[in-house]
Amino acid sequence: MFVDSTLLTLSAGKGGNGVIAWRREKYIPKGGPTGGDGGHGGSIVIRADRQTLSLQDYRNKRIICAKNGDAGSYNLMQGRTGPNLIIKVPCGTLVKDRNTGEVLFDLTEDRQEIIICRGGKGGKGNHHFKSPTHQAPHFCTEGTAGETKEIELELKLIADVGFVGMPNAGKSTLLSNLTYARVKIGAYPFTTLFPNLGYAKSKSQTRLLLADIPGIIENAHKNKGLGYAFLRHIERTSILIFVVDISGFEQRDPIEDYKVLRNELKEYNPDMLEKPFLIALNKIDMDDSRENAELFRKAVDVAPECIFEISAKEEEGLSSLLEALEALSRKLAPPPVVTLDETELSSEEETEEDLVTV
Ligand SMILES: Nc1nc2c(ncn2[C@@H]2O[C@H](COP(=O)(O)OP(=O)(O)OP(=O)(O)O)[C@@H](O)[C@H]2O)c(=O)[nH]1
Ligand SMILES: [Mg+2]
Repeated sequence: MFVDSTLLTLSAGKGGNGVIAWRREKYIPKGGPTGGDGGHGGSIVIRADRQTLSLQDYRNKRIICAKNGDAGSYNLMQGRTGPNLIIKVPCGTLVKDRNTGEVLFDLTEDRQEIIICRGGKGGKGNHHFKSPTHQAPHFCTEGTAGETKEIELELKLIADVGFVGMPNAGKSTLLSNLTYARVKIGAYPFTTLFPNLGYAKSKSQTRLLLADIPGIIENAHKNKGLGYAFLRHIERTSILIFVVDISGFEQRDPIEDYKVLRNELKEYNPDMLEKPFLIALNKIDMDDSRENAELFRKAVDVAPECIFEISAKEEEGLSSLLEALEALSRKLAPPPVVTLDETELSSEEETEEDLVTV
């Protein structure tokens, strides 16, 4: 199941308490205070991860807590620091405050991370409080509580390529043949209810993540069909493919379909029409498809090299479509990945071994 939003309560670990202890050794009477400090509580870190494709892991989790720091001990021994807890989310996850709806962070790059809840500080042992006038302090401090936050994680996928098409146009068939993703295909509208993702089977180095979303129909922006909430998943893709059923089966008019799709995108967010796009005229194996394709090319104002006649089912024309996608994506290559907040983490001298992942 594809989960694209979830509510969580996060609670960082409490700092361990400091302790009261005394040096006890033969022939050393009144050895003085030796109570150690408590360890810091574990913080909670949210990290964007390219391998994670949905928020499914958190579907049944409501509360996530990091471990507490341990209390200090005798002989100035410090308590163990609670390990940080890493929540891995897909790239494109928005972290929102659950109560105000404010977007706190937008994690878009792989390995970008933020410390969402800081762990509590460890308490001080009694040796901290000794002074020339107070040589046997009988007190220590408690560790402080960790931060707690109520958040909502909302996913706006950042695939490289998004498929837009009417129900039954063959989007899922195209995805299943261009990638290794196993998706449901059916000869009825709205077979796909949730977005499907897959990496293109590419012979080159380019790694393209493709997103197939549910079908869009006329007036989807007025909540017809499945509505157009799913368009948010292709809002951030850099390339779109309009998948059009060119067979004209069931009295459909492919040119009209294409215009409706563009209009629905405009209603959702006019910027979507600014994205580079290709058109895949699908089901070219069927009768009348070639003639319809000729008419389509004449009717729309799109460069001929951006229109591909394919049969997703018979795997015809798919390699040239994929090559064109790769060439386009290389042209739009994003800047190198920058990991934010790395400095923040290293300043606390935390290492990868300290981190626990949920
Ligand atoms: N003849 C022919 N049939 C195809 C082709 N591509 C897909 N189909 C058929 O069209 C029907 C719909 O295919 P899907 O891939 O489920 O279409 P979809 O666009 O994902 O549909 P929704 O998920 O409902 O939006 C299935 O019966 C496919 O077998 C093609 O190239 N040629
Ligand atoms: Mg489908």
